[in-house]
Amino acid sequence: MTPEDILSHPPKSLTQAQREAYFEHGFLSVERCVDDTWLGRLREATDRLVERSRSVTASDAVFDLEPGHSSAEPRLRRVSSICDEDPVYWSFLTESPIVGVLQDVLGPDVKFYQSKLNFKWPKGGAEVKWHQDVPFFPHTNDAVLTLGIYLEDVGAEQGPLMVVPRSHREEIFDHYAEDGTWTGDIQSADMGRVRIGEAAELGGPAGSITIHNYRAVHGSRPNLSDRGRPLLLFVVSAADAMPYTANALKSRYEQTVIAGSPARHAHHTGGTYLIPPDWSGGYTSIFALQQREGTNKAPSAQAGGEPAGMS
Ligand SMILES: O=C(O)CCC(=O)C(=O)O
Repeated sequence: MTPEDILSHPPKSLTQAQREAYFEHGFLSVERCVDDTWLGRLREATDRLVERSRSVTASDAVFDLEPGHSSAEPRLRRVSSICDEDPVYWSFLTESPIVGVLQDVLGPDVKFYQSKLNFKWPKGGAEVKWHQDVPFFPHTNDAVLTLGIYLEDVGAEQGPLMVVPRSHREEIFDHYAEDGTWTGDIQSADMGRVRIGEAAELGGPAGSITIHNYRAVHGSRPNLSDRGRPLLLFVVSAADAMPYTANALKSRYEQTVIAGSPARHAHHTGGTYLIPPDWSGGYTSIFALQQREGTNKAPSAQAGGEPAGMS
């Protein structure tokens, strides 16, 4: 779907001005978009995950632990594929009014790609360095976005999501270092071309949502405050946007249609995208990759070697 195709459908939940702002700037935030009933259910599901993490002693495919995590004092960086871990997240994505919001920015036919929960624990929750999502999971067209939901109030000191306006229409940066290692962030030599000074801070009260296009440059500061910053993240796309590399966060719901109908045709837009590492062998998390915990090589450097993310 092109932005023009999507905007030709009447709005369901957002105003036409909000939809146009999303396409113009590459992101949108809406305060208090999720009602208290859904927010309560999502918080309870999240508390269940934190409880489960007490018995986890090393990061695995689901729980990405911060240094210092313990049974007595859990400290999580991320839980991956949350829709597979608790049914409440999937119900929220497919049965709550959020479906209309997604249709307003993706068109009537919407499908699922990934889900995760980035915690940013108080007093030290790690930064997310500047990056784009498209290098991690290129698709045949750009109707791919991440929906974020803040489970708690988030102010500037908690490390809110930040997005560079209009960057979704500009360059796609290399997320590999010169030696072919996947770093998951924009290389320092290229940062001079990123308009960080213009980045919008998308904080807000609990229940606020953020939406950013997968080409938009985004990141967030560490959380040095004494309040957590749990942010649910769902990657979704128009039904006619097809991924062509392995999904780093495997899910039984991958490519499941959550609104409308499956596509009969794949829509392709032009362009040349670098191929990410082959995630089919495993993945850790963006935090682990950006903190250079382990190595991931470009496909050519990987041939015959270890699978990405496992070294
Ligand atoms: O948690 C954040 O602040 C950013 C999340 C993000 O960009 C990601 O996980 O790819």
